[in-house]
Amino acid sequence: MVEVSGGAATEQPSETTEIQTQPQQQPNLLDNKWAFWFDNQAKPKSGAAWGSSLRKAFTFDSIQDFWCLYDHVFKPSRLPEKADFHLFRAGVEPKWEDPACASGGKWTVISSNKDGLETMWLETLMALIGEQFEEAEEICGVVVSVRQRQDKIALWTRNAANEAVQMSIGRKWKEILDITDKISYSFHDDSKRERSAKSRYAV
Ligand code: MGP
Repeated sequence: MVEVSGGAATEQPSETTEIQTQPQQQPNLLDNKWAFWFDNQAKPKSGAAWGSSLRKAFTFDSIQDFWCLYDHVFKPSRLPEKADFHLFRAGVEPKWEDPACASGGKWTVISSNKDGLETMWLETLMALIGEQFEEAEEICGVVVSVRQRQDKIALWTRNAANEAVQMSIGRKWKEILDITDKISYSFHDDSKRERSAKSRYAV
């Protein structure tokens, strides 16, 4: 497990001068590579398939790069309405069609205020890159969505049918986010068939 939060405050590059004065600083490598993605569906081209505006933005494998990307770009407060940021394991695309996601599903947390969304997003990012979940390999990635009705964060996992694993991940995520409201888990297969598919698990 990589300690992300402990040294975070001091490692956050707030000024470019910090980077210039420490040219030989070794990167603190993460256990795994991750990629940030971006999707803006605000002005969909007519007839365009879902995913046509989805773009992989950056792949990184160090804590320094994570903070740089997070600080300068990947904060929900920078997202326009109808847009998403994703953090997924490198090599996994944030799509139902990706082999890692095809049999999976997602836990969803709804946020009614922007500050809460910002905090929950950062806590989740740090938990993922720091491999804080016991079943880390089960996790494909996380998506934050800014919507007019309600903002949300969804944690995508691999094996939806494995209830015990999903429940354990759901409980751990709530602990990380320090929330008590119920959260629910839906299968991608159900979402493919029906837009407002019923959730299967709740914790
Ligand atoms: P959504 O974005 O998961 O639901 O899917 P949401 O967030 O409730 O809707 P939004 O309008 O607020 O964004 C919305 C629709 O996008 C689905 O019903 C699908 O038509 C399409 N869609 C979403 N995802 C994640 C996928 C995907 O991975 N693959 C494909 N083919 N379509 C998707």
